[in-house]
Amino acid sequence: MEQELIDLIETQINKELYSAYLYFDIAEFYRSKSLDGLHSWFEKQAQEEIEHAEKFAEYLHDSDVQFKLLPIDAPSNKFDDLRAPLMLQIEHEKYVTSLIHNIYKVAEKIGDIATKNFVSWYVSEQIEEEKTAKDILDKYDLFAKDGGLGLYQFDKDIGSSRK
Ligand code: OFO
Repeated sequence: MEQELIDLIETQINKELYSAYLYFDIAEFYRSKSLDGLHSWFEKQAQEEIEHAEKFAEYLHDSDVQFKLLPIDAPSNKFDDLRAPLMLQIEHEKYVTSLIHNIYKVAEKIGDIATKNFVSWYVSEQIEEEKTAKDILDKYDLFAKDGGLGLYQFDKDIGSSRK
C-alpha cells in the first residue's frame, strides 16, 4: 500500500479513537447531570468508535502493513448546557466524514481499488452517523429543551433506543 494511504489510515485510527474519547467524555457529562439514558447512549457510541478504529487496524494488518498508533488528544470540553454536546457531536461527525471522504479520494487518485472498496463502508456509515446525531438534536429541541417531563422522557427513550 502507498505510504500516503498508510499515513491517512493511521491518522484515521487515531481520529476514531479520539471520537471514542470524546463520546466517553460526553457520556460522563450527562451522567454527572443524572441523565442516565444519554449517558448510556454515548457510552455505546464510544464503543462503536473503538470498533471503527479496530476495523481500520485489521484492514492494515490484512494488507500486510506494519502500522503505528499515534497519541490520542484529551477531549477538553466543558459544556455550558445540555444541548452543547449534541451540537458538538454533529460538528465532529461532519469532520470525520470529511476525513473519510479524503481517504476515498486519495485511494481513487492512487488507483488503490481495494482501499477504495474498503472505505466505502465508512462512507455509508458516516451518512448514518450524521443522520443519527441530527435526529437526537432535533428531538432534544422539540421535546426536551425546556427540561421537566419532556427531558425525562427524552432521556428515557434515548437510553432504550440502542442495545
Ligand atoms: Fe467513527 O463514526 Fe463517528 O466518529
